[in-house]
Amino acid sequence: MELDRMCRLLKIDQPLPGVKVVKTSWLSACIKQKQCVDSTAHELDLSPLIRKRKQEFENDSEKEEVNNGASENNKEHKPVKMWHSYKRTKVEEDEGVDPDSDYAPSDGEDPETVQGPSTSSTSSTSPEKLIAKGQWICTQSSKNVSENMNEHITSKLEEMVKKYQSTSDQWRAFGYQKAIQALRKHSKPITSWEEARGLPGVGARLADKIWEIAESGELRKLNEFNADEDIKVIELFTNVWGAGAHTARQWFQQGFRTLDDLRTKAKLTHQQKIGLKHYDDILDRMPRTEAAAIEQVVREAAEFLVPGVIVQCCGSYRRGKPTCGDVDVLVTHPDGKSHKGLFSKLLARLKESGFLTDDLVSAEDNGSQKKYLGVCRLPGENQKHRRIDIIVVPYDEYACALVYFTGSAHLNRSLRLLAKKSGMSLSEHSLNTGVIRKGNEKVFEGTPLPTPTEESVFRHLGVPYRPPEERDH
Ligand code: DCP
Ligand code: CA
Repeated sequence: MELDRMCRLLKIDQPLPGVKVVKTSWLSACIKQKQCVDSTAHELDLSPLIRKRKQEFENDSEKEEVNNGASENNKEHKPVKMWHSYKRTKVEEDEGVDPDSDYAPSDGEDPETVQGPSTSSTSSTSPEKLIAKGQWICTQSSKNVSENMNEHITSKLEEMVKKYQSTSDQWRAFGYQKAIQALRKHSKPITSWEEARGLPGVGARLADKIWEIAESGELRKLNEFNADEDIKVIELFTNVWGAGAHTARQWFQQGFRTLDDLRTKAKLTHQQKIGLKHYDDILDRMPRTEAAAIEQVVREAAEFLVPGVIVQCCGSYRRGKPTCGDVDVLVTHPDGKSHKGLFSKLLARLKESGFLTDDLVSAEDNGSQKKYLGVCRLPGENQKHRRIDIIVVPYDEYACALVYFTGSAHLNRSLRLLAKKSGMSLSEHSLNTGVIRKGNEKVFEGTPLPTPTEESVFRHLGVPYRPPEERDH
């Protein structure tokens, strides 16, 4: 049977994670032998279909960016296997439906936008020409993004995305996200089913859902999900740092229903133990004043070790958000050499003082950059435990690292795609020019451009410079 046809018959969009599909010969064999026989020899190979869906997914994303200037809007959706894969709940490998799962890590390209056919034909296009041709997220200030006239609808659809993500239904989650983007850009509230159906990426079934919310303010499917105790448990488990949808489901299948069950009965990794120990604190977003105080503790320790060091809190803090999920601290030294050896000394000092309380990833090497992921707590009574990343980089990589760790993730994807289409390559290390690609593969890495400042990175890409507060896409 054609795999596409199988999906149509089963009324599913893609093979279900962890579900094997067998030929009827398996059933015959079982009946013949009067027992449940091993299915291996009878299983259908679903990998071509998974690959095909993945390709459709990538093509969709790329089209979306070029045509509409919009791509993924929800960073949590992307289980990207780069070194930032060590984000909350994304440590473990999820199964084959993960659209990014088999891309090589940390070359700085967004797997979402890496496309199949050779891009060498586009490599000579200047970024200016590309920008003139389409709308690019990275050329716009996030402050100019118009008000969402369909917030009442998108908020419910966002909840659906979370449900589908926690049940590993990435494709459905992706479909909902595309609809959310279209609704956000729609200049007026939806007033009919036809209007919803006319939005890019919205089919009849999604239009039903949108119209149901527009008319009644409710979505039955979401209410069903919310009332579903099993899904609640899986969501609870997915929020353990170091556990993803796959582990959450396994724990559920093993009969666990509460965090205490996990604490007492489940086999946990070191990271999951820490995740459980600080479950509520890690989920809680901190006020930006607290992120500033955390940055200051790191700055004082680093300055004590190497005077003149630069310590900069990036991420949502630098973009001026009122609350932060974690603290991303970037450390470098302007003399270009004193950052060497600082990483371990800094961590030792911060541990000694009791500031760093738990390690999640003690040291991750990424080329010449080093990254620590852990948990910290400010001195004093009633302080919560907070997630902290400390990244030490050489000064000549500082500007690219600053752009990368300031984000947003959405802006980064747009910048990387623009770089790629212009024959360049942007990563947290450098902006390279003259990159040669054959399909997804880089056959020549290109040459790093001089990037002494963030402004220079934007300038090389032909993108107007935006201060961090205008990068909150
Ligand atoms: N980043 C990225 N792609 C990802 C994850 C992260 O480009 N998939 C970059 C951009 C982010 C930065 O790293 O802004 C920090 O990542 P965080 O997950 O800490 O995101 P934020 O700081 O933006 O948000 P939060 O307040 O939730 O921590
Ligand atoms: Ca952050």
